[in-house]
Amino acid sequence: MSSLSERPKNISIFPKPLKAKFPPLRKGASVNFTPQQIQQYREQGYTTLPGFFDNREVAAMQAELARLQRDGLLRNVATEGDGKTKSQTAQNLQICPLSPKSEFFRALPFCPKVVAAVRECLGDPVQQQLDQIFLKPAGHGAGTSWHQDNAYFGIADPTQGVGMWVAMHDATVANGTMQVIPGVYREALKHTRDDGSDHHVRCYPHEEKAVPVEIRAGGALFFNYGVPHCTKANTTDKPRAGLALHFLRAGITTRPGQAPQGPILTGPNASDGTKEWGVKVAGTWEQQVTRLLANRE
Ligand SMILES: O=C(O)CCC(=O)C(=O)O
Repeated sequence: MSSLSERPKNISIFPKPLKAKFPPLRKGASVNFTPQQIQQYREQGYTTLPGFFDNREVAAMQAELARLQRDGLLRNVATEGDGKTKSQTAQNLQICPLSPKSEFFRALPFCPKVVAAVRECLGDPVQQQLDQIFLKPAGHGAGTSWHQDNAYFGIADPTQGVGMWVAMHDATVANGTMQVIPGVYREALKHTRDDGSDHHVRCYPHEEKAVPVEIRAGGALFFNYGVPHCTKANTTDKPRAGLALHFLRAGITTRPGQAPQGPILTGPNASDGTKEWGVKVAGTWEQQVTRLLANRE
């Protein structure tokens, strides 16, 4: 199947085999990329799907995030400007990888609308590479500096990988939403260690070209591995979190140490999660959402 980045302009977004293989989406669960979104993805390297996850799903995500926080599983990666000393003021709370710590989030990549969207971006077969959450607490939430994901993953063609960043709260400029630089994803920018983080790298793109992506909770941003992006500080009085899942064409070579950690989701070697988790995970998303909402405090 061709990908968004390759597909000629006037072709149907969902070819027949995709419709045949996956059940129809639940009401409220949008996955259709419009022709404009396809064009934006192809030309600028990113697009958004507002309302990709509905209110119940967002509430369940927030409940699971609260549980992860209560269990002390998020780590402050912001430093005092030396890349080492944990910051006493700024907080960029990260959990990565996420799936091993969360039965709930491990079901999400198998969700049919996620598989369908990622297939649209990459073509078959697709594999989950990594998952994580960044939480920026109220008032002193720190951003994640400019970078291209391919600076970590090191695949030959950055359009063969896609990040799906989901706003777990309404994401605005004031609370440091994601910003992207459109249209420059083919250029591999020079990256150096980020002094504001204990392990990240960063680059210095033409920031005047940055586009902030303001999106309501549940909306998703899709961007290929070459798109320079960052988040900024959260200066508001409410926390803001983003869920980031990364996917790539199964079978392609990554930098050593960056091999995909997640399941192959489509194609002949697709997993239903049994191989990774010892039980079938595919098809359990709705059950997980219901469980989280029932257990909410
Ligand atoms: O949410 C953030 O602070 C950064 C997320 C990010 O850089 C990514 O998803 O690649």
